[in-house]
Parts: sequence; C-alpha cells; structure tokens
Amino acid sequence: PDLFEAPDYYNIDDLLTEEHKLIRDAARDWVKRDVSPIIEEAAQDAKFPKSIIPGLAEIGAFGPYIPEEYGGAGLDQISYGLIMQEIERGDSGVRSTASVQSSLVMYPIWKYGNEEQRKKYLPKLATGEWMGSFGLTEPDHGSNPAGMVTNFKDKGDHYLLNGAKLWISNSPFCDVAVVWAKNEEGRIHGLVVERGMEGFTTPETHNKWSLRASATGELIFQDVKVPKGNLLPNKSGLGAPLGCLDSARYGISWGVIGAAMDCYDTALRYAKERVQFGKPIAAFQLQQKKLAEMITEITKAQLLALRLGQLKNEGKATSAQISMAKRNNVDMAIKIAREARQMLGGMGITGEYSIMRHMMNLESVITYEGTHDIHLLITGLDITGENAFK
Ligand code: TGC
Ligand code: FAD
Repeated sequence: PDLFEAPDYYNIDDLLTEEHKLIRDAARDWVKRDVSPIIEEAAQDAKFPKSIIPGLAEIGAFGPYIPEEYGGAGLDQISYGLIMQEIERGDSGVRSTASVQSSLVMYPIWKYGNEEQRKKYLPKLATGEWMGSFGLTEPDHGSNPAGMVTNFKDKGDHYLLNGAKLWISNSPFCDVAVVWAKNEEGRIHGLVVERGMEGFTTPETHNKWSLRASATGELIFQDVKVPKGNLLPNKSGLGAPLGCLDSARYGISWGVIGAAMDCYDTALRYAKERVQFGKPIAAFQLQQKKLAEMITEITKAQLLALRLGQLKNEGKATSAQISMAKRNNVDMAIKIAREARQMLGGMGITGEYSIMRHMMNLESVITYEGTHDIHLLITGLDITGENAFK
C-alpha cells in the first residue's frame, strides 16, 4: 500500500536541525519497511512482534537520550520525541514497548542506580538483548500509586519482596522489571527484579481490544529474594517513579502525533478517491470540516510538543507542563482517529486500514501514564494551588 506522508502545515521542519531530520527519517523508513507491513496481523493475533526488537534498537528507540557510554544514543529530547512520533505512526503498542524500555526502565537505572547497576543493565537494554518492564500500578492502586501495598523486608543479606502489579506493558517477556515497593517504614524504593528469581511470575493479560500488538501482564512476587545490590540507591519516595513518568509522558505527547498523522493521511487520501453522489467525498463541506479541523489540531499539537522539547532540552520543563501536553495531544489523536474512521465508512472498521487499530490503541494511551482526568487535575492544582487529590 501507499504509505504515509507527513503533514507539516506550519513548516515545523524548518525548526529542526539536520540531525533531527536524519534521525526522524531513519525511524520513518524503518517503520514503513519493518513495522507497517506486519503490524496489522500482529494486532489481529494479539502477539507482540518480537522480530522488530533489533530494529527498534538500531533506530535508537531504546535509550535515545541515555549517554553513549552506557549504550544509549546520546541524543536530545526533540530527537527522542521524533523517534516516538514515527514509531507510533506505525502502532501505539510498539511505541509503548520503546517508552517502557527507555523512560521507565533505562531512565531509573541511569538516574537512580549506581555505576555498577548502570554498567550491568544499560548496554544490554540499549541493544534489546534484555527487555524491561516497569511495575507501579497494582490491582487496587492505579491513579493513586502512593497507596501501593507491594513491600519488601530487610532479611540481612537480601530483601524479601511480596505483592503484585497489574497492567504491566512487556511483563510477559521481560528479562528485568523495575519494581516500586515499600520498605518496612512505608518508603517507596525501586528494585530491579530479574526473570528467574524464585517466586517471580509474569502471567499475560488476555482479551484486550486495545494495544493488541503489545504484551501486557502482571508481575507477581511471592517471597522473592532480591539481592541488596538490586535496590536503586539514589532516589526514593513517590517522586522517583513519577520522575520516570515525566519522561515517558513527554514521549507520548510526541508519539500520538504520529498516530494522528497516519489517521489524517489515510482519511485525506480516501476522501479524494472515494466517489459518492457523483463527486469525491472530499468535495463535501462536512468532510472538509473534519479534515480541516484534523490538520489544525495536529499542527497545534506539534507546536506544543516542540516547545516542550525545547524546555526539556534546557532542563526547564515542569511536570505540569508535561501533563498538559500528554493530555491535550492524546485527546487530539483519539478524536482524529474517531472522525477519520467515520470518513472511511464501512471500510474504516476493517484491518485494511490502520485507523480502527489506532483508535482502539489510543483508548489505552488516554488511560495509562495518568488518565485524562488525572492530568486535568494536575493542571488544576498547578494553576489554583488547590489539591483535588487530597
Ligand atoms: P504528591 O504528594 O503530589 O507527590 C509525591 C512526591 O512526588 C513528587 N512529584 C513528582 N516528582 C517528579 N515528577 C512528577 N511528575 C511528580 N509529581 C509529584 C512530589 O513533589 C512529591 O515529592 P516529595 O519529595 O514532596 O515527597 O503525590 P500524590 O500521591 O498526591 O499523587 C499525585 C498524582 C495523582 C499526580 C500521581 O499519583 C499520579 O501521577 N498518578 C497517576 C499514576 C500514573 O500515571 N501511573 C502510570 C503507571 S506507568 C504506565 O502507565 C506505563 S504505560 C506504558 C507506556 O508508557 O507505554
Ligand atoms: P483508576 O485509577 O481506578 O481510575 C478509574 C477512573 O477513575 C478513571 O477514569 C480515572 O480518571 C478516575 N479517577 C481516579 N482518581 C480520580 C480522582 N482523584 N478524581 C477524578 N477522577 C478520578 N502501569 C504500570 O505501572 N506499568 C505499565 O507498564 C503499564 N502499562 C499499561 C498498559 C495498558 C494497556 C494499560 C491499560 C495500563 C497500563 N498501566 C501500566 C496502568 C495504567 O497506568 C493505569 O491503568 C492508570 O494509571 C489508571 O489506573 P486504573 O486503571 O487503576 O484506574
């Protein structure tokens, strides 16, 4: 099939460096070649396509901004965003795998780990030889992770970990999991749990209608003996996992632009070709309204993400600014997917086109990494000083 173009209505490319464009184009080419042709079948079969792991590593999707000395790509935040955009043009589930590996597994090991931990884990995670997962959410604690009950006790030469995490991306095949748990004083710490540790299991969650090409599951800990050297020593408290989320949410604010662009491209092309009542449906005002609003919203989202990327590069982006971009851009993408799907009529519900898959995927994206409502309340707290969570 004729694969995507990239709408750039406000010449945003002129604001990118040559390096940004090279990195973006390499990711785009790889997605066209290695993801788009296989992703529909993977989603229909509800299987994560493991064959794409080396390709993800090659385009720098595992640890784009992690320094090269640890195997990362050593790129800036805008490059990270552009890579996420191109991957999610293919599929949000594939982008999820990259987000988790980079921002939720490599980032905490890099930022909160010691040198020994960085050297042990980061290079293997960067090549995809080891895949990681991130365990924060629990069956009874989703939006409110502070209430978590997963805990560890100091047993002298090791920790004893007990509890369970639910809705964990990559869990069924992960080699390592960064797990957030409370110590005996109730303080939250990150622990690196490795597959093979006795009492650690990762059952898969089946029957999802969303992110079907991404494997989701549980992390269950029954008296797991975790070596003391696996505790991330340099940061504790809820702020530690929330710091990782800031990085992943930022990547999502770019990623979903890719999904929206793919829906828009597809709907525009279809509308020009599909003839009803003697003219292409693109000639009808109602269809033009949909397309005009889509490109307007994509353009606004691009500018928001780019400015946020500049702030991140300068170390100035606040968590509340990141929440605003995640919330706005995911909402933009899901609305575009819903409108674009209607524009394809009956064809829109089939796997011949990517739109319905994007639409269903985005139902997860609007829920994970902080729901639409939670991000609104973060903005509300930031502008009023009143905390609606407490
Ligand atoms: P609160 O009292 O506000 O804060 C506790 C401590 O954390 C600090 N903090 C942050 N630090 C870094 N980054 C942030 N974004 C931070 N937000 C807060 C804060 O300063 C404080 O530090 P200290 O030193 O004073 O202790 O915490 P709260 O319990 O009231 O909760 C606030 C709330 C609701 C915003 C937070 O719990 C939240 O964001 N909830 C949503 C949960 C969530 O997003 N879960 C995501 C799980 S991972 C996932 O979904 C992966 S999907 C796969 C993929 O990415 O593709
Ligand atoms: P709940 O917190 O129970 O929320 C239910 C509803 O109540 C939501 O609409 C919410 O907005 C609303 N609500 C909650 N609190 C408030 C409030 N104070 N005010 C107003 N409304 C409120 N987690 C991980 O740790 N790691 C992962 O890798 C991961 N991957 C995921 C992959 C998928 C496919 C999915 C679906 C989820 C994943 N998650 C992961 C979990 C995700 O982060 C949670 O689902 C999300 O944080 C919401 O938690 P919950 O599902 O328990 O919903």
